Amino acid sequence: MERTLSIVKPDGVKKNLIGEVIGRFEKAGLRIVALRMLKMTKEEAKGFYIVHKDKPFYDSLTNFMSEGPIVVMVVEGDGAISKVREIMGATNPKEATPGTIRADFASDIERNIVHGSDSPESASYEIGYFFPSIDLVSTTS
Ligand code: IDP
Ligand code: MG
Repeated sequence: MERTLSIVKPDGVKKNLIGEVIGRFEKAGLRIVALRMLKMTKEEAKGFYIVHKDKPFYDSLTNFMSEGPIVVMVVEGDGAISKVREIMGATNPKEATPGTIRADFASDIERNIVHGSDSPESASYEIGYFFPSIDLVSTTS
């Protein structure tokens, strides 16, 4: 069993896609084991995306991610990290496989609807950024 962090980004919430995103994860056999809706401050968005601090898009990305409410969730399942990224599609919706969330709904490379951790290390950092371990539901009991 693996866990990953996913986010319905501010554009996804505005476009009323919370259920769509969660539904696609569930249809793929993944389980939601923690869920919150919140609005990040600019500082919180900068901390979340600290790995991108030297990228030219860091300032714009963190403005976008703090512009409105988001839904953050922990998704669990066999190979959850790569499964979520497959369901999301490529970062740039123009390059995303048809039928992926980003191909279907994203407007550009920044406003791309959804986030998913890219490795076990980033999943661990990102889950801990939003959820104390006590909030993670056990699916084995
Ligand atoms: P990922 O979300 O597919 O893992 P990353 O490279 O980790 O993509 O980038 C994090 C986020 O930063 C992207 O989802 C997107 O919102 C934004 N982003 C990535 N590359 C660019 C870019 O070249 N211009 C503007 N925004 C970008
Ligand atoms: Mg990434």
